[in-house]
Amino acid sequence: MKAKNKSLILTAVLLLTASSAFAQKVVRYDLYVKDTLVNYAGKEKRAIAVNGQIPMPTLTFTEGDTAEIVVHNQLKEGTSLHWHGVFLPNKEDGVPYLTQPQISPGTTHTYRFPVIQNGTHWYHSHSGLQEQIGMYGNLVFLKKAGDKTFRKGIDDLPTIPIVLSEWTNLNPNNVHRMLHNASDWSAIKKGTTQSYAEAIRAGHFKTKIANEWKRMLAMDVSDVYYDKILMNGNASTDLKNIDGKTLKAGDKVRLRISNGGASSYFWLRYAGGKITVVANDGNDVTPVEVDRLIIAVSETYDVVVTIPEDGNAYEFMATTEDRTNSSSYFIGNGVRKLIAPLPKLKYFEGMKMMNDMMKMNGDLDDMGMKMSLNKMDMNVAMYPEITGEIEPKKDHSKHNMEDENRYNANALGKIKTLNYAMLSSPHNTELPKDAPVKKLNFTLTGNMNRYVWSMDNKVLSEVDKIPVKKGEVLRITIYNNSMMRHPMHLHGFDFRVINGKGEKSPLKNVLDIMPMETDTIEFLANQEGDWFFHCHILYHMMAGMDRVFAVGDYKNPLLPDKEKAYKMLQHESNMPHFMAQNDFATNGNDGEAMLQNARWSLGTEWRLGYSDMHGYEVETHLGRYIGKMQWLMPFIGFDYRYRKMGMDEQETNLFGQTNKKDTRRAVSLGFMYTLPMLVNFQAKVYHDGIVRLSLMREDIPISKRLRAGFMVNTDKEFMGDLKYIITKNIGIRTHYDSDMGFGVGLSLNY
Ligand SMILES: [Cu+2]
Repeated sequence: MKAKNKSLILTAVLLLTASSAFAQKVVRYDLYVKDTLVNYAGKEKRAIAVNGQIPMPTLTFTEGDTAEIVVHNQLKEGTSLHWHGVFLPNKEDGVPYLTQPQISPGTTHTYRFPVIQNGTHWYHSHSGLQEQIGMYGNLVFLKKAGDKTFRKGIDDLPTIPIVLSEWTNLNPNNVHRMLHNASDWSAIKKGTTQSYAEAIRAGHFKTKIANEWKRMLAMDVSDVYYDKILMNGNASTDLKNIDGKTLKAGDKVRLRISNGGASSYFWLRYAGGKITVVANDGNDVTPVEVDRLIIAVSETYDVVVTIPEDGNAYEFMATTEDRTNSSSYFIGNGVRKLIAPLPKLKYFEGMKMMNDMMKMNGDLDDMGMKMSLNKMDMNVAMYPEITGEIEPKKDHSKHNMEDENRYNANALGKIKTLNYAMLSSPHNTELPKDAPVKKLNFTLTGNMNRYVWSMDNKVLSEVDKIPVKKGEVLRITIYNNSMMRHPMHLHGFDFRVINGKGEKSPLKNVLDIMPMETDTIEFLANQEGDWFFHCHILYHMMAGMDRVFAVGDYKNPLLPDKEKAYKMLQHESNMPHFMAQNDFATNGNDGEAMLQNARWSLGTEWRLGYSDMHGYEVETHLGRYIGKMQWLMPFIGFDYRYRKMGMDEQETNLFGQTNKKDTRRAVSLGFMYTLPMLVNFQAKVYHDGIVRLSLMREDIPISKRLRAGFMVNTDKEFMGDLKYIITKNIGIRTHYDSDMGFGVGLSLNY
């Protein structure tokens, strides 16, 4: 007996040695990052390909391997790769200026880390906006043989990794700039301008007025218009076999789905029946069967679908949350079986809902509903498939049973949608009870009109890293007081989502938080380093909705001067953006140019007449936006104006102050304030004591492409204009100006 025990122990030791020897297995990939031209949507455009392909190649490792990924940067700019959802030493995390320098053009950088987890992950560039133009790819960590968590009937299914993405024919830098400049070109492309004419037609005139009274611009569930949606780089894919095995009736298929989109959420639906969710963010969950789920930016979901008995090719569709675009996999052989497209959103219902939630001071009011975990999707009001078609017929004489049936079929609750409260881990995920707990609260804040995204009303460039002791549990409560949802992502760790499942609370590394929701997450900070915590909507991240947790006192061999590097990171998340417009009209030229970042604005406006009598005028302001909503902007200014006046002519303002000079140079102090109805009030006092008050409003959306504006001031000047938008950069404008009279012209904007 004893001897047998001994030999058992010996075998165990041998096995351990063997498996740790096995763990030394290095799996190496070489990645060549290079500029390329693509044509996804009718135009040849610049993109970035890795090893000649978009998306980047799928990288597969087995838990226990050592990953060695050699990046050859053949671009003309710096690059980086971040391993999304992966536990690794901080210097391998791939965030330029936080965990490493940029990989310089023409150089090579090796990422090397032991793979100590399994699951569906993805990887992407963390440099600038490179992720938008091709730098995303599947990253799969397989369970090792004999893993105790191996699930028969799930982990042994035919499996395919799918990375979702979007494509825009616009340069992403331009997309970012246009977002900051409140350009509504995206809305025009999507047909979601929500103008006064459209509001009146939909019987929502009052809704529109209330919306503008509360100083809101028309909004959508997503900001960017995309030309194409891609799954593994294609708009449509036939999946007839996996690993050489032909798919047939009754087969179950596991899809490892990552959302590599820069800013799009996707609805996932399957024509062949229910979808079984088996993992999320690389962590197994107890299987849940649903009709559909939304995948937030940067989340991953593993789902299982079954090919129905007729064995045909059933559509698995990813539709953008705004429902303007989609992409599909057809799973199986035989006839294509389509799923009905999601009907168009009811935008004015959404506007009404926003009006109800929005307080006059710009805070959201949850009306005591205590929302969390995506359980109550406020946007349901906008979903015709659940709340019925646009307006229910009021004419009861035409009432018929068919309508009634349609409504019943779509009644709330008939469509089972996944939410975070439905996720639970198959394992105990509790954190050590004796670890000290550090509690943090964040409020997600934002300013739609200027596209400033922040936490606690501070952008990254305004805050230091948050110090955390190694071994502390961080318990973070996040409240979303902004009008958009934010997929908050933590680098380097999985966190538990406190969702009522107790010890089986699910593990995630991205949590989508809808407006007005409050959620709590917690994790053990047991890995030293500077870990990024940010909104994963690329354009929100680049606008400053980021924090850094500095765990322990990590010495990063790649970044000898961490302070200087952090300054660069802060700078990158608050880059100045430029806009300019000029109207070339029959009566003169007028326009403006502005350079702005999260807080500062430097702008110049001009009116240039063609004659001495009309003169010219240039006003320059340097101002700083105050408060979360940024309605107030104090400024200093300099005005220059010239106008040839008659012999005894003088200008008198409403206060009786006069000016007799042809040429006037004046320094001013003043402020701008946004009033209800989005009217800007400007007050200015010049160094010579002259005061000027003005009221102005630009871009009143009359119809889809028609905009109106006006200005009146105490110098007895006034202006009114109408502009028809032809393209992103060109419009036709007509205006009447008290100085320059009536004019028609071409309006160009950048
Ligand atoms: Cu965000």
